[in-house]
Amino acid sequence: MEIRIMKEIMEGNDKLAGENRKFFEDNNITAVNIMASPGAGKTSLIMNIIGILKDQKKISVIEGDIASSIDAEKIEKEGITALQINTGGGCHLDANVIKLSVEDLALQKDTLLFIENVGNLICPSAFDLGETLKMVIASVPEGHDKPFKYISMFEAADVIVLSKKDLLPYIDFDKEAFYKGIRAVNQKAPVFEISSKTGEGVKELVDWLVEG
Ligand SMILES: Nc1nc2c(ncn2[C@@H]2O[C@H](COP(=O)(O)OP(=O)(O)O)[C@@H](O)[C@H]2O)c(=O)[nH]1
Ligand SMILES: [Mg+2]
Repeated sequence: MEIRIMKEIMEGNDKLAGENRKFFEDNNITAVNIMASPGAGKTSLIMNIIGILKDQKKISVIEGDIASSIDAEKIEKEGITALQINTGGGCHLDANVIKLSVEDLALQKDTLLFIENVGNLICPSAFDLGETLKMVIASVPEGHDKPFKYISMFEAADVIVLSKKDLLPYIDFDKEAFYKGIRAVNQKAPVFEISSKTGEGVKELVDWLVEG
């Protein structure tokens, strides 16, 4: 019996991630890997960003979900090309799936590519996709303790978003503790506080994405 060990699988993934990274760099594509819990507001934030940027930037979206095409349909209603990936139970996207998706999308130069990863705060952080940036979203209703519990996710982030800011008055969310948890594992990533419901903070994040 042949046993595949995790190290071999990860090496295979890293090789393909390297190819993706080169493709993105060669074509000036900014690929943003968005990771968060289910329901944290990934799709809502992508739609808000599309609303601000669609007249000035080429945007494409890869939607990763265990099942359904609900998110890709929402994005396509905004007039943006979206490719839905169903992992059929898999808890993350990997570099191979991104490579195939990028070929299917026939991405043009200078595109801003959002990759909505499968909703969970564990597996996606272990798989390099070759992305330009890892964005981690934590929403107010999830509670301020998440950075203390899902360390590798917050450690891996290049940018962190606190979403559903409009719910702060209704939920016991200790912002000071949240930032303490982040800074214990990640001193560099900027943190943007946003609401996709009111639009607050989204413009600042968009400016950072475009200029950064
Ligand atoms: N109050 C509030 N609700 C939000 C916000 N962003 C998303 N939601 C709601 O949260 C739910 C999950 O959002 P969605 O974007 O689908 O999350 P995803 O599963 O991470 O893609 C939906 O009912 C959204 O309307 C926000 O900023 N404020
Ligand atoms: Mg979604």
